[in-house]
Amino acid sequence: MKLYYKAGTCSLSPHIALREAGIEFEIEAVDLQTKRTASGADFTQINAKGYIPALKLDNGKVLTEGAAIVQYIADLKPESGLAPANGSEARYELQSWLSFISSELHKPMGSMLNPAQSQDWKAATQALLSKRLDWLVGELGEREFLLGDCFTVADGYLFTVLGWTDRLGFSLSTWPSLQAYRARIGARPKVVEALKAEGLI
Ligand SMILES: N[C@@H](CCC(=O)N[C@@H](CS)C(=O)NCC(=O)O)C(=O)O
Repeated sequence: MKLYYKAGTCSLSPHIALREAGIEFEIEAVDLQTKRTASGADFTQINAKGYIPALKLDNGKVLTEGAAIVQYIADLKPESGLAPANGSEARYELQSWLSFISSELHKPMGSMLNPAQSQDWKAATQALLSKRLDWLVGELGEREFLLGDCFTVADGYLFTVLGWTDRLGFSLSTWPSLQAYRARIGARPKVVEALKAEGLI
C-alpha cells in the first residue's frame, strides 16, 4: 500500500493513521505544483483530481478523500480502536467529526492560503474559523480525545489541521485547551514518527 502525500498537508492525517494502525506501507511525495511524484510519475494519472491524499491499495485501486481513507485504514485493523465498529452509534459520531473537520476547518483554512483571496474574505474566513474553534473548545471539554478516552482517526485529522493556524496568521494560543490537545496528540510515538518521516521535526 502506498500513500501519496505532501509534507505537513492534510495527507499527514492518513499517514498518522497508517502508523497508529501498524500497517506496512510506503510513502511517496507529490509536487502539487507540477503534479509529479518523487519518482517522476504524472500524479494526475494516479488521482485525476490532482490532490493528495491518495492511497494506492495492494490490488492497484486508488482510494481518495481523506475521511474515507482514514476509515479504510482503521477498518483494516479493528483491534487498533482507531474507529468504532461499523454501524455503531459511535461510528456515526466519528463520521460527524470527520465531516466537521473536513468542511468546517480544513477547507476554510486551505482557502486562506489562496493568494487570490481578498483581505476582506480572509478576515471573514478567519472570523468563521474562530467561531468553529470556540465551539470545539466547549464540545471537547475535559475529554482527552474527540470520542472520549480512545484515540481515533478523527484525532489524527484534527491534530493535522490545527497545526496550520500559525501559517495562516492566527495563533492557537487563543484556545489554550486546543493547544494542550495538540501537544498531547503530538507527543504520541506514532505521531512523532510520522512528523519525523515528513521532515516536520
Ligand atoms: N477533499 C479532499 C481535499 C484534499 C486537499 O485539500 N488536499 C490539498 C492539500 S491539504 C491539495 O492537495 N491541494 C492541491 C490541489 O488541490 O491542487 C480530501 O478531503 O481529501
